[in-house]
Amino acid sequence: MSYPIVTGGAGFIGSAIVRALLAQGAERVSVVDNLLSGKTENLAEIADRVDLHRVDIRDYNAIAPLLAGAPVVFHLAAIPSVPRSITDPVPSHQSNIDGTFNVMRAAQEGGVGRVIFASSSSAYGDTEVLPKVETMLPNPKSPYALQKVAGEYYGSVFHSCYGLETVSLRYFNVYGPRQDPSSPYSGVLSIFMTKLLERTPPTIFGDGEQSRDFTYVEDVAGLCIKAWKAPASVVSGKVYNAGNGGRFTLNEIWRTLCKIEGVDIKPLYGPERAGDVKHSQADTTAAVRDLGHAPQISFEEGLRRTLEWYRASLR
Ligand code: UD2
Repeated sequence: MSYPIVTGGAGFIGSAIVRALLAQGAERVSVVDNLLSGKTENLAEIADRVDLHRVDIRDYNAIAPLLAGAPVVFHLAAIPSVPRSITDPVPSHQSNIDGTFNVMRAAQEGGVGRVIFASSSSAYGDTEVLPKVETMLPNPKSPYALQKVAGEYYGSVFHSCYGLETVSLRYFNVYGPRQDPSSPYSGVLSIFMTKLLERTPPTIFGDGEQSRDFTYVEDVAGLCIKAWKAPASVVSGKVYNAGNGGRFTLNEIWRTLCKIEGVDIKPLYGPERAGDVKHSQADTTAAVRDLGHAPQISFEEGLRRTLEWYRASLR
């Protein structure tokens, strides 16, 4: 008996997909994770229904037998972060390009039903036009962005050359409970939340007028499962935006968070970060049409839920 597989399933987004699969009726889920950034705590309350395989996607021989025969592989295992890929490009290249190739190859050779690849909105780079639509040419500004574009192209080529069903989803700045705030490469909202609860100012890189389409983690997890179920003739080999369609600047978000908490803390400002994209906003037309994308959580609601989670976890 073979179950859905989530690579990177002990991570922040991966574990949300595991929970969504179980909630939607999967009997068990297999997780492939090297636990470098993933954590077993992220799977704690569902551990009895998860088979955790502590292996690295860079090791083809280790992952191939695990993937063989699976109905679906959600491929999230990666070294994320734009700035980390600039300061330390070798590991991110090896995980994000070589590792992704290994997953696609193992899926194709092992007869996997479909691969859903976690790509990134960073693929677009800076564009004149907003929102960003899938028909725009990719314009990566960092090794990380390029690596995600390469993964998408591998997905399309494994589909056209070998008939593997693949769908790439460009995640737009995912946030929510369980996002680890402890590294300098952590997502900005996890950093903002913890700074706010500690009553210390965050450092904003640049003028704070950069904007992002922040997408709640459960909405992304739901979309991933829809991408698995959508008709192959429509979606296979394709790339879709996985965003909300809105955008907020960092200055606005810090002000909103301070308002929710009833405090007034002025942020610090530092130099703009290398490889940073200025504005990011998804055109969701194709995802709504082909995948039935229907995000449920407004940004304000998502901020409140996430803040409550950090408050409880800091206690
Ligand atoms: C990129 C991708 C995103 C996802 C993510 C994975 C874009 C537009 N988005 O997110 O889709 O793939 O990579 O890591 O490329 N910042 C601060 N202070 C801090 C931390 C961050 O000002 O303490 C700024 C940062 O300079 C950037 C914004 O916040 O302008 C968001 O940064 P991030 O690291 O949360 O995510 P980002 O946009 O690099």
